[in-house]
Amino acid sequence: MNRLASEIKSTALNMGYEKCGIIKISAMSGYEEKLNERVKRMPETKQFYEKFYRFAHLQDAYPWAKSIVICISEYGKYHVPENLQGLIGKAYLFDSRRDEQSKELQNSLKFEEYMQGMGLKTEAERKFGVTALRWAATKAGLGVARRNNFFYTESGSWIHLEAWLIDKELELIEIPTVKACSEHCNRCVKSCPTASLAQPYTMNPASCISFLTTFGGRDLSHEKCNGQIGGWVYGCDVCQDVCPMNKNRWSGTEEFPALEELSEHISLEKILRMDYAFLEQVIQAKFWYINKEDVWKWKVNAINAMVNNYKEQYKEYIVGACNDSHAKVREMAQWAIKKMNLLV
Ligand code: B12
Ligand code: SF4
Ligand code: SF4
Repeated sequence: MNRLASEIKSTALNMGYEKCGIIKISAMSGYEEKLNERVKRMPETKQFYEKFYRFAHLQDAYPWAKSIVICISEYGKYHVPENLQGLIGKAYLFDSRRDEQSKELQNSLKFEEYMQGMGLKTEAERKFGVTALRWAATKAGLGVARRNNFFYTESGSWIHLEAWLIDKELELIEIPTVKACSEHCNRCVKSCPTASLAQPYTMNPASCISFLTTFGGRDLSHEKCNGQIGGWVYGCDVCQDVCPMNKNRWSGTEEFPALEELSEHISLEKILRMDYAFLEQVIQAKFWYINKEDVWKWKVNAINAMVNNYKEQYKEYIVGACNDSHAKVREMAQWAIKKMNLLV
């Protein structure tokens, strides 16, 4: 094993990463095939996945890049506030990508500084990844990609992946020790509420709840699977929660910075009465997939979740939302009143 490669790995592990591997840039070419397969199985995803081909052709944008360092950190160690369970996807509760208070972002910056200190040129894209992270982690042998598409290590799928391009040809590949999915298991596919995960290793982003509650779903009252979104307001964890390979993989023993305090401000009712300044300044800073101009979407998502799991106590909130300052929220509240027959 190259000495620099093993030093990079041991530094990453000492900084708190669960895993670290290094692959040559050429190992990303197989990702193109996976994209082609996805589009072939689901032609409607062609436009969505067009921009991802650049992940397989990194040298077009980074001619100097030779290898990829891929690191994994576990977030299943964090405690999930009970009232946010089933409302907000867990990856977003413990999202360290832009959160300066998080240990993980601090470690990531320190690790990058260390690599640069070793004379390496580096490039990272902390928000959405500089390359296809699951493919890179698969090629580095850090774990396995399962039928729900998620990448698993010994910590289950409750992990965050990160990568850096570097300008030196290095390689450090492990042999994964986690078991494959059992032959007849199909639980993730069967459980997907919107059938976005239509077959193993296949999903349609446009009908995934995670997309519909964040980047997409801007006309939720007309969205054909709005009923299947259930109680989710931001993200979705169903195909991971049901997986037997995630059983007992959430320890939840540590507190994530500032989450407990924030969680006290969040419930379906509180979202509907939430001040727009609070949504823009506090909620948007943490859950940044919905941008500032679109924070009305939180209220629309909350109304949809109320309709899907209706309780009498929601009526006054839905009726109150008919006077919201945003037309999209008023429209959604009217839709809910009609749908639930909440005549006033
Ligand atoms: C685009 C994207 C999305 C989109 C579309 C999702 C998608 N699956 O394409 C949306 C916005 C919907 C989304 C949502 C979420 N995302 Co996202 N997303 C990404 C992103 C940026 C690219 C994914 C991509 O390349 N898709 C294209 C497909 C073709 O590639 P793939 O997903 O990697 O699929 C692989 C496997 O299917 C495997 N494969 C395919 N066929 C076969 C066959 C066999 C036999 C084998 C062995 C393997 C195999 O190879 C593929 C290529 O690597 C990555 C970050 C990154 N840069 O990689 C995060 C990422 C995948 N997302 C992540 C997370 C956590 C989520 C959410 C759970 C958040 C939430 N709680 O709501 C949801 C889950 C939705 C879902 N079911 O996927 C994590 C997943 C971590 C993990 N353990 O795998 C990632 C890796 C981000 C990160 N930094 O950690 N996401
Ligand atoms: S995240 Fe939810 S909606 Fe998306 S594929 Fe998984 S179960 Fe289906
Ligand atoms: S639910 Fe079953 S098939 Fe799906 S990823 Fe988990 S073990 Fe594999």
